[in-house]
Amino acid sequence: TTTELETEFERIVQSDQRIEPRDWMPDGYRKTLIRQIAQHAHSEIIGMQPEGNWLTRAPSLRRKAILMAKVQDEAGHGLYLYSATETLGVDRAELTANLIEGRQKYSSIFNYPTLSYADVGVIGWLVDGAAICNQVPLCRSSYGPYGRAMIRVCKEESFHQRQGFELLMTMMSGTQGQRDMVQESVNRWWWPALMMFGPPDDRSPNSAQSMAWRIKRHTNDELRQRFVDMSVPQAEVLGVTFPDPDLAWNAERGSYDFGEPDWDEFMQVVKGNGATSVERIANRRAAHENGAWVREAAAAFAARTAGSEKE
Ligand code: FAQ
Repeated sequence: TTTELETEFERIVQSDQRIEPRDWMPDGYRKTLIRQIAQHAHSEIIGMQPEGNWLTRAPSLRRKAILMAKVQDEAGHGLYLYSATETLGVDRAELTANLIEGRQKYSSIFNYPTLSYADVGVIGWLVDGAAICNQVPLCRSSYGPYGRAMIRVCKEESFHQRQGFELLMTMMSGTQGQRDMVQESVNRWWWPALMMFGPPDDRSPNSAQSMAWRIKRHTNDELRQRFVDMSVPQAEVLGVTFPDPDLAWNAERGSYDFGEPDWDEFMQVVKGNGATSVERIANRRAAHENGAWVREAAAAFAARTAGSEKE
């Protein structure tokens, strides 16, 4: 009976075991997972664009090889996550259509332009840093395919974060012009990076249920705080500052106090009014349309091969 299935589902979740694709799950659980994992996959795919913008202008062969590997990893993460979403009974083609027709979201962070080469380093350091902070707990997510995907994704994100930090360390030990370029980039990315964790807890409609289902393991504000605490000492090592006059060590809490991100800006970006929102989707749509012949050829080849096997 449904009650028995529900009890079994609850038992699995509450004992920190995993729900697998063939297990019974409540409709809301399935819907929430499809929403979150698809959004995550779309973010990886759209997230290739801001850094991809600098591939042809990387300052050395070494930097170009590193950046190319990173952008390819992001494609891999996206495909991996689309596969995890497919285990919930949706079709990948449908997910792509949802993205290019604006029915599903992707992370706010990828709606900002990459204006200088320092942005490549700052995205690695802060954006991948925030991604890791958010994703390490997701390795323990109650849905098996998602949790397992996160383990591999996090390993690669750690490399991404380190390459960003190393790039910035190199620039910070260069000329004054290079140091200024890094600081200017940090000034633009700091607040958007904090927004990646989502709205404040009292305005996060999905958090309570997602935590009860152990899809999410921490609230948005908890992870944002963790990220601030982890980033401040790293900024000190680099020799940059964050553009927040309220940032200060709070000895009582054993954490940094910090200012409020501009949540109106966040809402605007999430609604599709970010500086590069239109461009990002237009590029994704064009790539999809330009790839139609590849899909057709692959399907025709598969059909022919299947036919010849029968003969
Ligand atoms: N942007 O109730 P909540 C990467 C939406 S890292 C846009 O708090 P939830 C790596 C949210 O969907 C980035 N929308 O929602 C990389 C919901 O709308 P809905 C991807 C946002 O799900 C690095 C509404 O606001 N990472 O790609 C954002 O419980 C460098 C209310 O929010 C992930 O997706 C936002 N920032 O918590 C790649 C991680 N925040 O759907 C390339 C997995 C919230 O009801 C280069 N996801 N919204 O219409 C999560 O952990 C969660 O989904 C949160 C949001 C924490 C993002």
